[in-house]
Amino acid sequence: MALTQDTGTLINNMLNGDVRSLSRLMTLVEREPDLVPRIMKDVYPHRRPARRVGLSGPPGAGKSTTLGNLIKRGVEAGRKVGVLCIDPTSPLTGGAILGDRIRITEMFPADKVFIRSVASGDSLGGLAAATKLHALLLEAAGCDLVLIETVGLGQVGYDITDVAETFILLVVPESGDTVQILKSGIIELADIVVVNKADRDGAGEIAETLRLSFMEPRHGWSIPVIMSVAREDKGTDEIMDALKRHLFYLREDGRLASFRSPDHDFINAVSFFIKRTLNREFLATHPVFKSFHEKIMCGDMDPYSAAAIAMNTILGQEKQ
Ligand SMILES: Nc1nc2c(ncn2[C@@H]2O[C@H](COP(=O)(O)OP(=O)(O)OP(=O)(O)O)[C@@H](O)[C@H]2O)c(=O)[nH]1
Ligand SMILES: [Mg+2]
Repeated sequence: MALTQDTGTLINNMLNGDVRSLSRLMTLVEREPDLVPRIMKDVYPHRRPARRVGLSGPPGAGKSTTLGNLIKRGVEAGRKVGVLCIDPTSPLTGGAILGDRIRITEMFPADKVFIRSVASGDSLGGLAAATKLHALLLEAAGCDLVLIETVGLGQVGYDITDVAETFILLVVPESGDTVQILKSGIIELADIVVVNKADRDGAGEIAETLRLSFMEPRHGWSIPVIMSVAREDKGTDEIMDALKRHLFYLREDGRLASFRSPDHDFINAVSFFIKRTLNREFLATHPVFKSFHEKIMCGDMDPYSAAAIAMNTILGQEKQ
């Protein structure tokens, strides 16, 4: 297949700064999972872990505007910035993301900022898997700051903290009831909370309520609550400062080394291949799973006990 023969050339070109090759490789890892090992074999050794920051919040909260502000700071600091915009909710909003992409792309030089949108419809191996691979490609291509924007509050389709070292959650006065924000599971994941559109009524109250609820540090980190007016680039310096402090915290804590270690990617890689391999047909025909499959189908065993024993058998952990 011509695609396969091309990967070596694409990788070389990407390593030499060609953004079209980077783009092509991102599409390949998304759509041709069989090529992933071949690509990563040559890409992974070139990866230098970037500062990875995730940004999420409800639709229209100002994520892209905030992203633009952060990109600007990154470029000013001489960084090469990679941006992944992910919309797990609906492929229909792809248009909005594309609009953002064009806007942001026009604001910065192409060799300094690379932006890619990932729509759920495009990705065969799953959105989370594609995002992890994209982040690795960006790092190999020399990006030392990788920003990941996802839409959602509470319903983010995958764990952004698996891809980003620091997770910023954006809320706005219109997000509704603060209690609702606090109840949403995603707040548990936030490392930094930003109340954007602080030029609107109610922002101060929300920030205060959030601050009170974050009084207790989480694993030694006090979650900062920052007010911003992204449209006027207000609050960006405070966000940058919080990012710096969080990086320091992660480093001291040992989490940074753990996050950036190849064995973190190893777990991701193993689960990527397991997910790709597992399906009903595989379970019905695999030498070990087959007998368990028969037992659960005729009601002799429940699926959970069967899965536990089958896995122990395969992984060689059977209790004597
Ligand atoms: N009043 C006010 N408007 C803002 C602020 N920040 C962003 N906006 C406006 O809010 C609208 C949405 O901003 P975006 O940055 O596109 O928001 P988003 O969260 O990326 O939106 P989606 O990607 O569509 O979910 C735009 O019209 C912005 O100009 C702010 O601080 N105050
Ligand atoms: Mg946006």
